[in-house]
Parts: sequence; structure tokens; C-alpha cells
Amino acid sequence: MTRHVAPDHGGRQWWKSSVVSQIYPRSFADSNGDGIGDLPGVTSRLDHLAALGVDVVWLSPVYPSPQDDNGYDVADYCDIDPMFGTLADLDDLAAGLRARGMKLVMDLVFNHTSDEHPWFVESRAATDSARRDWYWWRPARPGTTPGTPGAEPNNWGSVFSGPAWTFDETTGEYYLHLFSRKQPDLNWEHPDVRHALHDVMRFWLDRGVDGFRMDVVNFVSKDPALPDGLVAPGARFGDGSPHFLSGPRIHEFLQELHREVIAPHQRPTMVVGEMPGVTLEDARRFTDPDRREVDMVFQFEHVDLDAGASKWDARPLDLRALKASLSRWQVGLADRGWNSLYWNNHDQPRAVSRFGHDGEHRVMAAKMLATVLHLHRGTPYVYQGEELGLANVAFGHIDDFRDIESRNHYAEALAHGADPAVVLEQLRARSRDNARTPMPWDDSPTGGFGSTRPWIALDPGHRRTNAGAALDDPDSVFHHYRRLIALRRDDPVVVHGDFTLLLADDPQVYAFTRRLDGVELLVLGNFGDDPVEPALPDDAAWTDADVVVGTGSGVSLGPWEGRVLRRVH
Ligand code: TEU
Ligand code: CA
Repeated sequence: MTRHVAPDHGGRQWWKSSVVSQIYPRSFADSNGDGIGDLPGVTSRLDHLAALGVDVVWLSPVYPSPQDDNGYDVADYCDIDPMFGTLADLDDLAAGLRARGMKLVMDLVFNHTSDEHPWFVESRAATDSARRDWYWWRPARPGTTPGTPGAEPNNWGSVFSGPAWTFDETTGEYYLHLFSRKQPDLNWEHPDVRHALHDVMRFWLDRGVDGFRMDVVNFVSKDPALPDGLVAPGARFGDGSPHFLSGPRIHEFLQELHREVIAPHQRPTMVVGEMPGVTLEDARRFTDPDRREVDMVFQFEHVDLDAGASKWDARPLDLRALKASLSRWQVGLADRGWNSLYWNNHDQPRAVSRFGHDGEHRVMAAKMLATVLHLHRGTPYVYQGEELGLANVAFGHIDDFRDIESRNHYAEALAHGADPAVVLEQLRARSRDNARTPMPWDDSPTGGFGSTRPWIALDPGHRRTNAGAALDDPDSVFHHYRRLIALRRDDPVVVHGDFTLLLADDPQVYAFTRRLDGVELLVLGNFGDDPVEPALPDDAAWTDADVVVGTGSGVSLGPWEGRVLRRVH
């Protein structure tokens, strides 16, 4: 099947040929010596991103927040938390990006607000408050004593451990929170809620931002009956996800949002929806340009493969399962929709430790993972520090962890008799804090992050691995990312080429081709400590092919090595 170059809809689909860098402001750069990263800190490091060659910066939340979940608990959607700076600082950052030809994408947390948001403060004040139905309030389960365990309106569990409901003394009712008790869910059934959120988006678009990353946006339509979920063997709570994941009105709500906010907006924007548990079938609908919902989604299939019943139940990764999953999404969104490509973000442990090798082969493995990901069809996301090949950090003690999800899991597991050492090991492997250590800019004691002790421990490896050293070393992971990003800019086969998986059953080699108008790329990645000779159907044909990424020639690979070969038919 010959593939034509995808129509660009007059530049409205600019993000198809873009590479996005995700910045977690709390951990990027601290400009005022309080140990916490901030907006002037980000602005001071824009040349690093420009040198990398990324086109877009996605900024994790910087809005006023009690920081219960590091800003994903928003108390005011149209301002900046003083800890991060001011609206003027945000404008400076946007101007600095524009001056370097880059765009700015803000993070919108619309499934829930902070419990300190004025909307919720008013909602919880009285059962007849004007904003009562802006959230999900329910009386205790019939026949129970309100406020006692089991009296919750339904049996859903929170993502951050414990029940998804909290009893509120003031009105004697419960409110729903799929995340922490300080993150009450908004009731999108209420049109005023949706309209208020549309106004928030217009506020930021009018301020010049180029798009949005929408937090757990496939959770916003719930089954209003809020029925109990099935309780898995040994589980304390029911699984509510069948009743709120891609719920009954989700497509209607996203089409309304696009119609009311995105379509009328002059400048072409980018909207990516974070969608835990989204299926490929749903993603085809969400990202179909003719349906006018979102441009791409973050799906989680490939980051849930190496876990059992819960994310804490770490299992070894079967490369065949990873290849099967990613190639299914490649093929599934080949003719309609578009993929987002990521190994890392602020919720996932570092990929080189998880999917690669963070010992003697760390640099080679980090480069190979980047090569394999960036040569897939879709928009790649580079999470801060990934371009340095940062690894997980072996936090020593529970007090070293800051993430509410991790600390809640530890407390809950111990409350149910778990061995602290076992749970600590689970956190070391899978905690989100692995992704949230300060960005190491140099080999100084504070890693150049700031002038004082950072809010979370610095990666002890920063003396060796930091941005300054990477820039000076042409063979560094950083320059490898720079070359991959340049190749995407220079060779249209990378953006538009067909994807074909090879050697699907090979447990160690990831191999696929990309084809466009007579040009063919062969992408190879060795996910093992031993050298390999991939049994390709026509490997002889690649012996003299140009090497466009990596070193060496032909198809034989060293430990954790990646390579891209190019030939023209
Ligand atoms: O994450 C949603 C989400 O699915 C994560 O909770 C994820 O499943 C989990 O953390 C993996 O361990 C978004 C944000 O990215 C996350 O940082 C927030 O904590 C969460 O929503 C609530 O806003
Ligand atoms: Ca600061």
C-alpha cells in the first residue's frame, strides 16, 4: 500500500512534524534559591532546549495550588503560583520560546480542582449552594453510619490508595475524588462547569499559548448512577473505571470543547489528551481529525506491560509484548488519527532503568531507546533529563520520597502488614519520584539546579551525568537526541513513512522499517547484554546501506546498540 504524504490541513497539523519537550517546573531550574524550580528558572535554560532542537515545550502545572499533588490540584486556573512566579514570568517564558521558534503548551487539569479552589469552597459550604452540583456529592450508602468505613456512596478506590470518597462534616455528605481527597472531581454533567472551563482555555489562548495537554481527560464523563465496581480478589475497593473511563458523554464533551474553543481560535493549536486505559478503538475516534475532538492521546498500554495487578507489582518486560503493543498502535492509527510517542514523563520511572540498562551500558541503552522511539510514526515527547540518559535514583528511606501516590501506597501497604523493605523496593522501581529529581545542569554540589538544597534529592550520579558535560561531549546521549530530532526535520520518511514491524517473535531485537516514496529506513535496537545478528529476511541488502543513526554498518549489533540504515529503491 503506497502511502501518500498526510494532508497538512493548512498547517493546522503542525504538531505531526514536531518534537515536544516536557518540563516539570518544580524540578527544572531554581532561580531564587528556595530549592524549588520556577518559571524564571525555565526561561534561563531555554538555550538548552533550543540546542536540543525541540519545537514545543509542554509545561506541567504552574497554577496556584496547595501542591498536594505537585500542582495537579489547581486552586486558580488563570494565574501562576507565587512559588513558580507571576503571569509576567509566564509571558517572558512564552516570548523566549517564540524568539527561538518554539511553541508553548499548558497543562489543563480539568477532571478535578483543588479542594481549596473557590468553586469547591462554595460547593462544600451548603447542600443548596449554587455550586453544589459542580462536584459529585452523595449521601452515605443507605443503612450505614455516615463517616464510617463502608459508608461511602459506592466502593470505588482512589488512584492514590484508599476510598474515592471523603465524608464532609459540614453537610454530612461525601464528595468524589478519583485522586487525592484534596482533588475533588468536577461534575461535567453541569453545563456551567464546562463553560467555565472553556473560559479558562480562552484565557490562555488569548495569552498566546499554542495548545494544551489535558490531564486524565477521558475520566470527565462518569455514569451519573455512580454504580459500585467489581472487587478483584484480595482488593479492598471496587474498580470504578468501567463507569468513568471514556464515559457515556466523553465524545460529546470533547466535540463541544473543540467547537466552542479550539475551532473558533485563529492560530493552529495542538491538543493532546492524557487518557489512562484508553483503547486503540477509542483512540481512533478521539484523534480522527474529522471528529474534531483531540489531536493525539497519551495511551498507557506500553507502560503497563511490566506490571502485575498493580503498578507496584513490577514484572520483567517481555520485549515481544512491547513490540506487539506499539506496532498495534502504529498500524491502528496509520490511516486515521495520530500517535504520541513517549517512554518517560513525570508519572513514570526512568526508561533507561526500566526498559534499558542503567549500569555499564546506560549511554548505549539510552541512545537505543531514543532511536527506537523517535523512528516510530507519531509525535515524540522528550521528558526533562531523558536527553541526558538519567536513570532511576535509589532513594534510601521513605522520607526521601515526596510523591503523594508513593507515600500513600507505602502507608496503606504497611497498614495491611506489608514488609517495609519490600514496599521500599517497589517504590524504588516504580515511584514517580524517580522522574522528579532536580535537573543536573553541572557537576557542582547542587548540580547547578539552584543555590540551595533542592526540595527532593539530586541524582548522586550528577557529577558524571549533567547537561554541561553532555553538551561538551559530542558522543553524549544529548547530541544523539539532537541528531534524531534533526533527522525528523530533514527526512520526511520519519514523519510520514509506513511502519512495518519485523522479527515480531525475537525476544531481544526490536526491528522495523519505515517507507515513503521509494525511501526505506531499517530501524534496529538490541535490548540485551549480548551482541546479536538479527535474522532479517534480506539482511544482505542492508550491508552497504547508509547508516543515518548510530555507528558501525550492516545489521549486527553490540550490547544495547541501536542503528538506523537507509536505502533508496
Ligand atoms: O496522571 C493520571 C494517571 O493516570 C496517573 O495517576 C498514573 O496512572 C499514575 O500516576 C501512574 O502511576 C495525571 C497526571 O499526569 C498525574 O501527575 C496526576 O497525579 C494525576 O493525573 C491527577 O491529576
Ligand atoms: Ca525557586
